[in-house]
Amino acid sequence: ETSSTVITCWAAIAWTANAPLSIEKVEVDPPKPGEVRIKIISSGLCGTDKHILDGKNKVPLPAILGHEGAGIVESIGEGVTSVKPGDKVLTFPIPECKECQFCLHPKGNMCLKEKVLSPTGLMLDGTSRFTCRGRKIYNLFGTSTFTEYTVVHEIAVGKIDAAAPMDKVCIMSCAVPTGFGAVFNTARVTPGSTCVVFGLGGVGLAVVMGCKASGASRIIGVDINEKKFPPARALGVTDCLNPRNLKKPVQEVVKEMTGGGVDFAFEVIGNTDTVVAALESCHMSYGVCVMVGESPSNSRLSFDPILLLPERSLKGSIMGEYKTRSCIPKLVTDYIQKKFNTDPLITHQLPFQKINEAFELLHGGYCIRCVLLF
Ligand code: CND
Ligand code: ZN
Ligand code: ZN
Repeated sequence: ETSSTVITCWAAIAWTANAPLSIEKVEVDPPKPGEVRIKIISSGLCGTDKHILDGKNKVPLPAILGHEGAGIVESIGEGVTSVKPGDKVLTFPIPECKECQFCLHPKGNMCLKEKVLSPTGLMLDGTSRFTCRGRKIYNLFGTSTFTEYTVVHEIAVGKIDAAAPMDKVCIMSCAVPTGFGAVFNTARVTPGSTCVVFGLGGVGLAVVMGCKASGASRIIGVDINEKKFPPARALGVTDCLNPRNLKKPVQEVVKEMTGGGVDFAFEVIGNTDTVVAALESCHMSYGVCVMVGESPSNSRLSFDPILLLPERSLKGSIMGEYKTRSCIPKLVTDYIQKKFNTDPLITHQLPFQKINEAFELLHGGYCIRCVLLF
């Protein structure tokens, strides 16, 4: 079943930041040993892709972006055993090799073979599988889903239920586990607790759904775009705040509303000042602030260390702390069995060719997740 043919197909190339993506013909090499070539069926657009296009977060360019994809295995490289052609799969920005010292540890989800913290844009052997106009094109975090075909390491591919609706489940490869896991695994939100969520995009609203499912008594939503408030309320936000319409810093208002600060705060925007505001919104002793947003490359956090002294804590959470291949396919099964419904996060669907329009929608306001269909 291994394949040696090059596939020519359409892909969206980010030649530089701060420019529209360009839809071009690319050649996709066959998978090498331990690799899987996937026909992408749907892909979400995540805030991280937007940050990269806006030049806030640096990755090697030119690249094929996209890290929230669902597809069908087209062919496999030598030695691949966990998936076969025809299988439905998700691509994960964090692999799980199940062999390294990090994967074998019961806690955490970082794998020694990860490419997300210092992205090289290349496969583990240091080469690329994409060529456009004779030029090698980088991948994104080893995934690259804004293309009809991609090549991903087997350790970053999760086989999902054959019944999975492929136009919906792509958000299970980033937004949903990132948001749910920040709540269930990192913060461990408790029944009756108070929460604040900074940023009500696709990931932030997945956090909101997790807080509600955990029995939070109050969920305060913070966003500068008030078009996000009605969908946020529908998913469980009890109070909406627009920091631009307040007379005081938003953290002061949150503290007043909750008698000294919330139990759990989540930063799901990706700015250093909102990370500090979220931290300051927490109760001074038992408050837990979880940073989910990706702040700009080379930025620095700055706050008075006395904030942490009375036991308030600040934690990060990536991919919801889920060991990706072991845990996320189970989330998909739970979704298929209707244990939760994340469909409201998908407000728009567009054909892949309209990807630039999809990014405009994400900037505009009413859109939560726009899913590209191939
Ligand atoms: P999306 O762009 O959909 O949402 C961001 C929201 O933040 C929007 O509703 C904005 O209006 C709002 N916002 C922007 N600036 C401010 C501000 N100053 N104050 C209040 N609200 C503001 O993005 P997303 O939901 O897809 O992603 C959110 C963040 O999560 C982003 O930083 C992304 O890079 C990060 C992320 C992290 C992980 C992880 O594993 N930790 C995975 N994927 C994405
Ligand atoms: Zn993401
Ligand atoms: Zn590993």
